[in-house]
Amino acid sequence: MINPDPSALEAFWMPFTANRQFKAKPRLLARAEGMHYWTSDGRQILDAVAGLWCVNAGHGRSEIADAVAKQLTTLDYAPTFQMGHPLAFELANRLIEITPKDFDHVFFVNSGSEAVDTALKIALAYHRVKGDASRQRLIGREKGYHGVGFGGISVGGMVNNRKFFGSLLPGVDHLRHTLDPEHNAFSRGVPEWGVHLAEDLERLVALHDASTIAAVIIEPVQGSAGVILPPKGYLQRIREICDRHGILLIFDEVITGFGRLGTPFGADYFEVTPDIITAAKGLTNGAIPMGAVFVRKPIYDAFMRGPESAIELFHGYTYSAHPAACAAAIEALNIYQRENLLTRAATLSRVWESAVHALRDSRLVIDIRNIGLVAGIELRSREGAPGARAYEVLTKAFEEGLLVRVTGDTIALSPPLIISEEQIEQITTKLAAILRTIA
Ligand code: PXG
Repeated sequence: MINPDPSALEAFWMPFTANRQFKAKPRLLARAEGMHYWTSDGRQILDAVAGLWCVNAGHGRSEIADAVAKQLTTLDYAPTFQMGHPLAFELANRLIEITPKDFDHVFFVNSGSEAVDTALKIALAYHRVKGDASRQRLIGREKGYHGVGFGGISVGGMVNNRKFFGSLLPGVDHLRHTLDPEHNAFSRGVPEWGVHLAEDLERLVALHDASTIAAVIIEPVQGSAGVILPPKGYLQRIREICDRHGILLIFDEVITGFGRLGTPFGADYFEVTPDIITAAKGLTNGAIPMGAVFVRKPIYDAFMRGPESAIELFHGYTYSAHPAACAAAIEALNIYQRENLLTRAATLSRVWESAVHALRDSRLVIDIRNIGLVAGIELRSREGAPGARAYEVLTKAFEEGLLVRVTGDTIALSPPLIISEEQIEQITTKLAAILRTIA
């Protein structure tokens, strides 16, 4: 499909895409290896976003491809309802070796959205099996992104993801977000100002009463909304308030899991232990869809009561722990460990930080936020056309061989964790040049 006939693009209703705009001027990725994509007309594109925050070990890892191929010819599919297969147990054991201390059980799903809905359901059911069934409220956060299931959009806080879809789950409330450029613009790493924003949880407890609240769900670093960092001490405060009131804390680590911040999980980076962690994306290096929900032992144990013949949790998916996904995940973990990728972002984060903050010189840049191997570069919006400027950056960058993500007028960067220092320089030099051409 080098010059696709426009009618050939019609049938695919593309997700989170302006379909007509895209189909009038498509951007087709045809091949990938290492840090690069190649377009269908043969141009090389440097991947500054790890696909969509998921290809942490870089593209085209033959170890993963070989493991998946072998698995599909050995055991293509096996149910995990009342049955099992060896790789599911092997992967679970491998994962709990790298999850934060005390996380010793894992429930498998197929995406981040399913991980979130599963985590919310586990939280509600946990209180119920403990005899605390009045705890039914779920607390999310403004600007939060927790996927697109009804649970996820209910606790999520991005207006366009919510407003089209009815009244959503009942009994949900939201904490304030922590983006405040007036105090925190151009902070390097986590901002100093804003720990008091965690007290917003006390406000919601005072309003609803703790006895009605099941869980709080938070991304340690908000990704989709444009890289929004927790102020220093904020997550610790949230943890303390949850503890004080018997509320479960869920960290949605779909983006921050598997090394993005320079530690295996965001919980490690911030030294805050939630009760439940959701993950996906980097779990299989993006090669096969898979997500996971990690829980601490007291949560699992709370369900393991009653007659042994009773199903403890009425939840699961046809493809929970799909053999091909398990094979991909085990191989991804092997690569992460062999190449020290779960901590590599920590060694690169200073170079990354200096490189992205150099973009401050552009007249259009009003804030830069960074942590680990993530950055958000916020542009001043064009009068009456929010998002237009960043979208222009995306299209120009693509024409010039660079893949970035944009959300609103923020450019988000999250390259594969195998990136070299020269490639970091290439990304920011190219972006600086593009920003000079944008009106
Ligand atoms: N939670 C978080 C924190 C996420 O970032 C999901 C849940 C949902 O995962 P699935 O696998 O159902 O898509 C995500 C997904 C972006 C972008 O450009 C981010 C995501 C997905 C697509 C685009 O920021 N994150």
